Amino acid sequence: MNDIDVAIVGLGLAGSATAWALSRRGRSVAAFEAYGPGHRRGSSHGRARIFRRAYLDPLYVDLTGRAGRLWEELNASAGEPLLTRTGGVDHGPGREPERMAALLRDHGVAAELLDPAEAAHRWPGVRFTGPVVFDPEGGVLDPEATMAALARLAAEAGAHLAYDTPIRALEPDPTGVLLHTDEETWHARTVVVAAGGWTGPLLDGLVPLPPLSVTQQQVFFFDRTDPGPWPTIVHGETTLDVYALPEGPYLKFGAHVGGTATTADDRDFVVDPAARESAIAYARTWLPGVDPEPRAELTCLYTSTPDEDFVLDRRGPFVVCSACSGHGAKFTPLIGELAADLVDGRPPIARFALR
Ligand code: PYC
Repeated sequence: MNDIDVAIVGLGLAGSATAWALSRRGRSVAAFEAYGPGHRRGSSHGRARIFRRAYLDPLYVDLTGRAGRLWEELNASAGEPLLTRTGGVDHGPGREPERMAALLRDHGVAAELLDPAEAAHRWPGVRFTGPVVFDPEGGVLDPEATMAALARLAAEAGAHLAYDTPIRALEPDPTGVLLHTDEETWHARTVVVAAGGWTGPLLDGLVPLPPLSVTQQQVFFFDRTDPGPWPTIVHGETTLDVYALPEGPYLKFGAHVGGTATTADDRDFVVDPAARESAIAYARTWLPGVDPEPRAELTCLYTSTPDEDFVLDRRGPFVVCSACSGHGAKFTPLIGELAADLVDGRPPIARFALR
């Protein structure tokens, strides 16, 4: 039987970052992913996610600062720009632009508060009707390139990475956990479960988790007709309703709210026609710089807690590193470090603790 310090279940963004963080701390690491690299069944696929400092919650503004510094280090280690700064805009009353601008400035972000005419002049592809916050640190990260780079760095630091290798069962024993694959059994002193929508089923009966809702979300890709510049966009008439970001020649667009309840294994991958109609209507009203007929569309998975805080904590030999509630990608390198800290016996961030 193979014996290691730490096993990681799931090689999406969180698991890949954890593999690199732990292996460069000198741990013996084996990581298991049920599907192939960059697969589209979870929450980490595709070429673009938003990085932003722009939260209305001081905890996340602080954490995005830490994550941003780690992205710069990761860009350097990977030798490629995994996070590209485009700047980001937040608008709509739900984003509370005046309060957000003040909060960002308090945290050292050179945020600007613009009136709608100034904003429309700078970003003619977007319609604004009220004040706009510009976050100059905002940008776009590339999940597939990031996972590939993290896997390469982790392997170079000695990690064993196994794709297409589902873990069929986790079985605690007196010195850690047995991990059963179809072919063999591994023993690890600690197991990090970074399995997104599969976290609940994997830890069922082993670790009590908060209620986790797994939803299928839809994303659409519009052709950009305005040459730009294009920032990342978060628009909230009520809270964080919709988001958009440049991805290659397209503007990727999605609704943060209103996914369809599902499970990680039973989803249909079919885009909801009503969501497509809403996306088209949104683009017609708010995105004058795109062709409102989507060029492409796909589904993805959110695993969310009721308050959208993450779950990053330890119970016995299990570290739970999951439930990023649709806004975790930007924290990738920080999540790896925080999970590695939990393996090393450090306490969790209080808001992310299991109760
Ligand atoms: O984290 O910025 C984000 C985001 C927007 C919509 C989904 N996630």
